[in-house]
Amino acid sequence: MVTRIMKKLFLLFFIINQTKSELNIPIIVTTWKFENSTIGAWGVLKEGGSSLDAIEKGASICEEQQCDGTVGFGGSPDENGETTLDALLMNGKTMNVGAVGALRRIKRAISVARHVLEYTKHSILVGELATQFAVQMGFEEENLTTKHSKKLWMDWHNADHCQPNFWMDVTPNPSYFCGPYQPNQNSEDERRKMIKGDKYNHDTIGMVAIDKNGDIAAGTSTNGAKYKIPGRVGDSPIPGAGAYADNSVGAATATGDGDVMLRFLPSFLAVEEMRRGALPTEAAQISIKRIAKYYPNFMGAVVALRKDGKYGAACHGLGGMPFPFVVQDISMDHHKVELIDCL
Ligand code: SD4
Repeated sequence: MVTRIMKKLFLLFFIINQTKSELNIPIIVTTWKFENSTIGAWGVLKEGGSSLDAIEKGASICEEQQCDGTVGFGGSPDENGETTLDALLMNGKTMNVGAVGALRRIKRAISVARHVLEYTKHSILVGELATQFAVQMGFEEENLTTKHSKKLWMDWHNADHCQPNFWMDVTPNPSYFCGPYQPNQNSEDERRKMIKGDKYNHDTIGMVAIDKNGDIAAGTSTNGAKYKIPGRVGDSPIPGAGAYADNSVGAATATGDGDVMLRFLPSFLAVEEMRRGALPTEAAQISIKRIAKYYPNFMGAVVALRKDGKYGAACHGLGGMPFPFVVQDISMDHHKVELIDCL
């Protein structure tokens, strides 16, 4: 009797492992050419670690290394010259989220997001009060300004007269002058004419991962848009916008013009399209096209990962450049950088 049960258990174990090995998991996919983060995250997955740990590790590396100056401290100063951080972690097994927006004076934004996820019943904490939370959780308070970010801000403020900026329909004319500004009283038509797409250099790290147990996670970390109006929170810490994960389908993450993109919840849409049967590439394309229909000049990309380890991406408005992303899965000896031409 005992041997028969043992045999059955062995068979079951064999079948489960067989099915798993046919899947391309574990896997990590990272936006842009953030190879070091991918290597770090893969190290966690390879050792049997969780997708959440892998993403926290990978995004932390970018935060420390100030990837492209657009993740972590010392980049993208706001109108006051301060760097603030947005980050998100989503657990696709529990559908739990931890995120921080406009986090001040704390370098490790992704780990603060992890603490929101693990130690609170909330999903998003913002600004000065998110800093208070982080300090309570044992994070060190530090100045996020560096020589580089100070120079960026000085040039923007003094030499470039606060150009570009994110204001519209205010006095003095924000296309020529610095603030403070007052609202104008223009008609809806006049206001619409003023909306134009500005190009900013911003590369958020977005990561989607599946671990050996098939648990899926997604996350982001960024210092947001350069010269943003203080208090601005972008798409990156918004669940469904910056990233989304659901164990029963897959995950997605987005990068680009966050103010516009978050209006369409592109990561949520990509996951839902995969749920309806779209391939990952198709799902990412549908998200991108939805935004482009309303904002033909927007710049951005979406990466989608299906629960079986199939992945794809789509992008828009990168000035003729393809969108790079990095992948490592169980079938590869080494991570690879893929390039995708924009729609
Ligand atoms: C933001 N979406 O704050 C971010 C920036 C970004 O690639 O993704 N850049 O708008």
